[in-house]
Amino acid sequence: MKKLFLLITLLAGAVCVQAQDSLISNIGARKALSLNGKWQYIVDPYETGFYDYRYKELAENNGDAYWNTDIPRNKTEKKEHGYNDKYSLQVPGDWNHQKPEFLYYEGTVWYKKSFDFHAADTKSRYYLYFGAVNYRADVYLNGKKLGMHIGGFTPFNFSVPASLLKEKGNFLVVKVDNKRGADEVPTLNTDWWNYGGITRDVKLVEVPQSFIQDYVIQLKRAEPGKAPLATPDVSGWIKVRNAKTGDPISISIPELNFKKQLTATGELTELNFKLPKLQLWSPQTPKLYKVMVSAAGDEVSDKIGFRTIEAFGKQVLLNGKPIFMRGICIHGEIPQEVRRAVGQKDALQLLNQAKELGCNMVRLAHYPHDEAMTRAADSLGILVWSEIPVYWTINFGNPAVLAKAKAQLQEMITRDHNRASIIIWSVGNETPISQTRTDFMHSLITRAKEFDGTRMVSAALEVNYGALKNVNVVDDPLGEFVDLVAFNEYLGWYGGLPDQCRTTNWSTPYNKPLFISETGAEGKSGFHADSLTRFDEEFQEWYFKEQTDMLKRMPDNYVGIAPWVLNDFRSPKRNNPLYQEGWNRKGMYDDKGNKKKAFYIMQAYYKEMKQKYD
Ligand code: GCB
Repeated sequence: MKKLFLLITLLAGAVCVQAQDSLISNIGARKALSLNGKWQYIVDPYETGFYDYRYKELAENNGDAYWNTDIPRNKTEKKEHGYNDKYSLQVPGDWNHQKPEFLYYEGTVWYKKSFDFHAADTKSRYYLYFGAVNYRADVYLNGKKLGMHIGGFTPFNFSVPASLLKEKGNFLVVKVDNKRGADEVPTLNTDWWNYGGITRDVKLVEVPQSFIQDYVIQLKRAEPGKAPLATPDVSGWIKVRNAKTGDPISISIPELNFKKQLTATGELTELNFKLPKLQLWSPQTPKLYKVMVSAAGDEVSDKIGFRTIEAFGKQVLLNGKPIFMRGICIHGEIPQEVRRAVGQKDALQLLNQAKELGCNMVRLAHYPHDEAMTRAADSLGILVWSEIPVYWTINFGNPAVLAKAKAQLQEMITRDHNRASIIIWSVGNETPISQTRTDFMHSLITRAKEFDGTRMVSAALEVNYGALKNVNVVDDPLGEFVDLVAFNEYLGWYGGLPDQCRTTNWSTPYNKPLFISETGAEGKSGFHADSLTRFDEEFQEWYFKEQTDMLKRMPDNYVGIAPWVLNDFRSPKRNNPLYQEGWNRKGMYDDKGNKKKAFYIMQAYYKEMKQKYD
């Protein structure tokens, strides 16, 4: 815990260097002015609003800069930019689905919102909060730059000086740039659509001068390798901005008649206490308790589930008992409307589809999804694997790339470290083996464990095919550092046919639980031929029949599977003009929400597994 304290304190400083204030968690509990809705925009592929004609960044007060007012002071003044209702986009939401001309757009768009603001309390502090902006956001308020953030799927907030806010006509501008880059996270190449824009909520948050910025209130788990604790304590910490040693802090859980008084030890205060008899959170009983934290006149309320999760020997133990994960991978996309998923309705649509398949677990690929998703998983009792977009060929040798990945990891964990549903932090997907890669990934794993000692850490690994006769081995050196050895395999889709499964076995040299984090084949909904015909539903169905038969021969450390993927999803890499047309067709459901034949194979398998394990 001491190490974690030091880390959080150091990082708070480091984050400031990137000009962004450390994250406020549980943002939904905060008093805020929503800035969602209609925003005006300017498309700026040449970044004319940012650079002068010599390609130098414009000075903050330069009237040509698009963060400055577009209204000429008099009739002689020339303005070559302007915001107008004719050009407006909905926030939150990707730009691609909102206008046909944005479908393939990758570049800069300036967003502008005007708003009035009446401070309730002149002593408050203000923050501008963004749920996510893909990929880079430069934020300006009334002509002043508040900060810059990179990373398309994690939240961030900038402190807003009260003196900058006006009662009428605040002029908020965000330069959003979703150009892909070799030294970015993710990098140039991904198998998903690069939806751009302000994709999640925006709000102006008001907090007292001293306020509860973040907290961890979770059940403690056993030391790695030790048997699970019979009656785990609650442990964690509370971070109160501007708190002084000796300030009172209290935590209460009304339903349990529980109240704990603490004394602040500076901004960070450690906590460790016993709770009266609890109903533990699990997929069968997703019990959430109302938890109130108060300090320095500030109070926040959250809904928290209490459970333990750990890898122990060859098993994964939830509340001390072995579980089998009946999973499915999900992209954060609503295929019916060809857009990024955002908000509770979308979350419920996706998670209920997973439930219908018989899942008790989802892998949220390949980036942190909207907070509505992990909140809904908490309520529905669905276990979650949450991942950062360290995908394929990241530039592992570049320390700046590692810093970007770490920042996203920190934001992902900070936003969700009180969600009972999340049991696995994943630091990446299918990264090619080399010493440089292993050092990079190891460093992320170490960081994830420092930040959160209560969950498993993993990554989707690749397989050493044909390492032994008829045995594929998961021996990626990262296996040594993860808690759960997870691998993606496409036996019968990439290379060979599904009947290969009949003679294939799997193993790993690591004495750890083994999880299949992906397997899948394409099938175009409504295309029927025979099982040997690529892209028809029968091929995909056959693939899953062979796979599920093979699963009966998995080694005894096999703890679950998450096939690829819940829904067909958009990908610019999928260009078969008959069957794909820009869609990856590996969904159990098609892009209209219809079930394919393969769906029923997995559903039957999950019924069997549920009977066996639940
Ligand atoms: C994978 C990737 C996933 C792809 C999938 C596919 O291994 O992890 O992002 O979409 O394969 O369909 O090829």
